[in-house]
Amino acid sequence: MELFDEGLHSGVNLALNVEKVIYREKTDLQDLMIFENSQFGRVMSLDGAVQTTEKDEFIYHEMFVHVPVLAHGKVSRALIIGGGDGGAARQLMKHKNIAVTMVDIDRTVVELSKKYMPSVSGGAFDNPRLDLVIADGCKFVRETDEKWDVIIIDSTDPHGPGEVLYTQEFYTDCKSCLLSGGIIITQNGVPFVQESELKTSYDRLGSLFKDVSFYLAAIPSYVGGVMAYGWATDDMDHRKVSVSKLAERYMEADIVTDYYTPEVHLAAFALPLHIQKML
Ligand code: AG3
Repeated sequence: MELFDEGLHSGVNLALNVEKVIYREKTDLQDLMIFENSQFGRVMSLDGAVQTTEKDEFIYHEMFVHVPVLAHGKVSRALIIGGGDGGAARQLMKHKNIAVTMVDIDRTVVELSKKYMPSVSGGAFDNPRLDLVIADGCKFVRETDEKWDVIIIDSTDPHGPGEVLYTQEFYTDCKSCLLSGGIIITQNGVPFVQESELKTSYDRLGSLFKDVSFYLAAIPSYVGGVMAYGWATDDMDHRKVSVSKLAERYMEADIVTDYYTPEVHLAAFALPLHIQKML
């Protein structure tokens, strides 16, 4: 049987059985593959790195979305940069009063996810509250006059095409697209194997925002342990929200989740010492 061999981090390889290749294409922008694996269901990889799997995407996307949305409490506009598989969009759509703009550079990812992994976007692309823009996210945030309450940067890792989404310039442009009290969340990799990325983001975001931190979740298909989401806002109160306030908002939002709970939300911000020492 073919093995998918992810050599994303030096010295470690994630090997996944390829039960069946569903789709494989090298587009102008990236090398994309969708295959079937007995543990993870369908798996989408870009440039040899696992992006999304049917079985564990809920963890990644619920924590990406419900943490900032419920911490903020009054989100009416959200922007996703990347996220072409539609997973973050699906979670945002659960909040009935949120309008979403999603900017992805590669239409192919959107189309293939819809076709071969439909549960990931779960109809989000057909929802009139979603405005899908196929464009370069960097250029988009530099040029738009619009503003959002939450910006979710659902990018690939900082190698190749995704690298620009980790620069000081990009974060500065994102900040100018935030409404007052707004929050930016980033995909910040797995600290154990991507320590320097964590530190770099911390410094870059730290020079722009009053409150910069990370929160954690273990995504089984991302090798190396827990992954970190970057958190950046000028509103110091969002991170101090109480568990009872979160529980109230969660009930009011009337959403169904499989990973997120208000308790998990707050606990995710507790950083183990070795991660604190990386900053
Ligand atoms: N964004 C995160 C990709 C991280 C890949 N890293 C890894 N395999 N360790 C994926 C997009 C999901 N919506």
